[in-house]
Amino acid sequence: WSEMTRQRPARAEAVRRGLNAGFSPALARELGDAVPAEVTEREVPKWLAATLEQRLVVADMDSIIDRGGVYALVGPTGVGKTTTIAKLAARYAMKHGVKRLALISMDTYRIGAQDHLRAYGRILGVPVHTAHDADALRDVLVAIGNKHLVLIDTPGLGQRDDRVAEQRQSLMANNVQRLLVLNAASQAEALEDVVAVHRAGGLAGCLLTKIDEAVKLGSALDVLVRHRLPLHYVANGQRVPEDLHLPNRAYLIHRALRTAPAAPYVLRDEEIGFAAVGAPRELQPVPAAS
Ligand SMILES: Nc1nc2c(ncn2[C@@H]2O[C@H](COP(=O)(O)OP(=O)(O)O)[C@@H](O)[C@H]2O)c(=O)[nH]1
Ligand SMILES: [Mg+2]
Repeated sequence: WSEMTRQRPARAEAVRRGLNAGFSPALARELGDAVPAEVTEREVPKWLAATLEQRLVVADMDSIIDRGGVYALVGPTGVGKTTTIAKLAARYAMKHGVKRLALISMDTYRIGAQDHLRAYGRILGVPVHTAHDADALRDVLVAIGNKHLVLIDTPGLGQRDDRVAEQRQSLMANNVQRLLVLNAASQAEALEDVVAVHRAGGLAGCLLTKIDEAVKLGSALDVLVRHRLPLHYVANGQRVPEDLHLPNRAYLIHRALRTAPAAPYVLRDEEIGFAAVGAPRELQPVPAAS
């Protein structure tokens, strides 16, 4: 590593900045390897920001609201699915009125879970339909007729829950596009796990919530970049509908790279070296015997 720092200081600087911003070692290494020879150490911050901006996939502006479709918001409990549906519904209502908007709740496991969405539906003047399984969903979709935008709220399922596959099948059987809701304040590896489980069958993209609570955006953006998940909206608070925004790539990347780690989390040079080049064999974790 010290050899590399000496020979390719720009590469070392890119890896250091990536890791300190909370990006994964895998992506930090990849970025380090991608630093062109002519980029100097001083130019690295600018190069890094531009490269990450380029690699963060953002969906066409407001395409869900403007193009419409049938979408379900999926993801773990408490990430903000119901609140985000309310925000999207309000955003749609402000732009296009409510006549061609429909809301469906599939959150029928927990007592009172639908009341939350119903309350928002009442405020907007949009009825909230319920469907507990694939057949019921098909019936509701037929009954509501030809709507421009249909938003489906789903129960939060832990990514280890067997019902994730069942839920995916119910939605796919009805040609519902799935949007994954990710809490930006979650642990990096939890986000990775959530994406790994939900991406099967293809996701229409994702929404990033709670960016107001996230100390760093690096982990969330890292997952989006590595999985090339198109980002549709970001949410930065509880207020409906104000706290929903179109993603601004430059802002998100700037915020991710700007945040200095808290003292206990600052990596030392030799630690950055391990991440960058891979730990020596004797320090690598022993693979689990299974
Ligand atoms: N700080 C913050 N809180 C949010 C955001 N989005 C949702 N919440 C809150 O997170 C909690 C769970 O939201 P909810 O929509 O019920 O999550 P669900 O279980 O995925 O449906 C509620 O208290 C919301 O007000 C956000 O962007 N920022
Ligand atoms: Mg909910």
